[in-house]
Amino acid sequence: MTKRIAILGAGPSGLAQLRAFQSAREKGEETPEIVCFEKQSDWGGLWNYTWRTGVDQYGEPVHGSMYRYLWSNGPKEGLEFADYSFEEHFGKQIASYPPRAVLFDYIEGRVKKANVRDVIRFETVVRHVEKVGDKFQVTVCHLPEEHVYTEEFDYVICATGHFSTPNVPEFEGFDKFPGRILHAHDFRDAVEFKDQDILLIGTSYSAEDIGSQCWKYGAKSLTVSYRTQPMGFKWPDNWEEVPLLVRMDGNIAHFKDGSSKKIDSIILCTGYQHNFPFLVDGLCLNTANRLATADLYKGVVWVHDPAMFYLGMQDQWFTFNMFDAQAWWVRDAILGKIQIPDKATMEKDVADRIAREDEGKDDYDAIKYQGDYIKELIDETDYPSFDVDGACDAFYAWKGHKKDDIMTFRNQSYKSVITGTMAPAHHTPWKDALDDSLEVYLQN
Ligand code: FAD
Ligand code: NA7
Repeated sequence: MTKRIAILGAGPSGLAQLRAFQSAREKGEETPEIVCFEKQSDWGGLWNYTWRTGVDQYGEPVHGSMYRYLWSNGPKEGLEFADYSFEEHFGKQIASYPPRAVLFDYIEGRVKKANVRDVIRFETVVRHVEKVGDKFQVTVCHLPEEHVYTEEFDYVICATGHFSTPNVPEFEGFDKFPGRILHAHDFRDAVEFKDQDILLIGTSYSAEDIGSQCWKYGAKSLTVSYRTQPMGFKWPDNWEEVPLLVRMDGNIAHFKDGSSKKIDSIILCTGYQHNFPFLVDGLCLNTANRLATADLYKGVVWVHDPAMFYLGMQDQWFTFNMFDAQAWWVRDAILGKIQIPDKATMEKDVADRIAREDEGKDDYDAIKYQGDYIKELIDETDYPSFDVDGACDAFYAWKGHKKDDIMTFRNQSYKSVITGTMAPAHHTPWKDALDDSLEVYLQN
């Protein structure tokens, strides 16, 4: 009997898994039967933009957290696929910080070439996964017909992402605030906030980037409230960082240092939760958003049941190339080319990874840590070897460019570690480039 694999989700991680198996078939290897379940009507995960917020047309929580005018928040040279370069896809080298539509096109190009779309069941949400004997029972719903059915699998690979279920704290006075309060997950268009005084809570990527978008598209002022420490960039004149919000009094925000400010809209950039409502206890990952996740041997094998895998559950410096490294490794574990050790050994591996991450002092150590993790995985498979240290160097340079000027770092260019080519400078500085369409971006 052919073994069966269920891949949950067709975002960059799930697609990496489909491509990994296809590349083995291309080399003449036999692979198990694969079914990929995707609740949206198209692939690409977060990169598949939707205007919707809240629930979708079927009453399902909207997965998308991306917004209009989003440009890559790190250089593309840090995420390039080793088996499919930007130059191969676009027929030329392109600038280093592509907008969302350009990256979506790139992600899609590789899987179109691999011809893997027919194993994806779109508009099919995974509702329940449990283990009965040595088989997984996967219950899904084909949303347009409300058709619920269960199929049996030998392996489950969960690739449903972890930047979709918002973490939404409450502050005193929110219930009486006269303006709009939203989480970053529901932010779609900065133009809505033109001429407004905006309060952002949080100091990580979402706060930095959503604030920058609002600044670029004409917000009157940006006030960023921090819990632990400010981001500390050289912000424009109408941007300030203040301690944590204590309470709202009507439309007046009061902060921990006694200062206050009139506010029109509040955007909670307070992060996301790993959330797998379809997984029973015993299969369900429960971890903080960190580089060394809980309970995952090699960052991918569920230590409590090694027929269950997770992709992309780490906090992310590296993205697409890390998902590839994981997907190729998981493929070879399933194909029996890599042996998975006993539970005690797996648990020790997890503990060691956590300890090593905790030893890191700063973001530079964290980038190196994740780069070393990628190297460790790709050394054990036939994923095309590439200069991971060179990709780390691009991230180190990026950190420096942000420190120099947070509103111009996206004008910088880096060298591809896959093709060795330098990216061209973009034709328009990021702050003046209001049209983020693929056609306009590619005019270099
Ligand atoms: P996702 O992209 O989240 O895909 C998961 C897929 O699983 C989705 O298609 C979803 O519909 C599906 N799914 C979920 N639940 C179910 C279910 N129950 N049944 C069936 N299907 C389901 N990374 C970068 O490299 N550069 C960036 O500039 C960048 N910007 C980002 C900006 C934002 C606002 C966010 C939130 C993230 C950003 N990221 C960025 C990181 C992002 O996490 C990765 O790029 C990538 O999308 C992760 O891929 P994934 O496949 O693991 O998860
Ligand atoms: P992150 O990176 O998880 O950051 C969450 C931020 O929210 C962080 O600054 C936290 O502060 C802050 N936070 C969380 N809870 C609270 C409360 N209760 N009060 C105040 N501040 C809080 O999420 P992002 O959305 O920025 O980034 C996620 C991904 O999206 C990222 O990979 C990007 O590529 C895009 P802390 O520092 O813990 O005090």
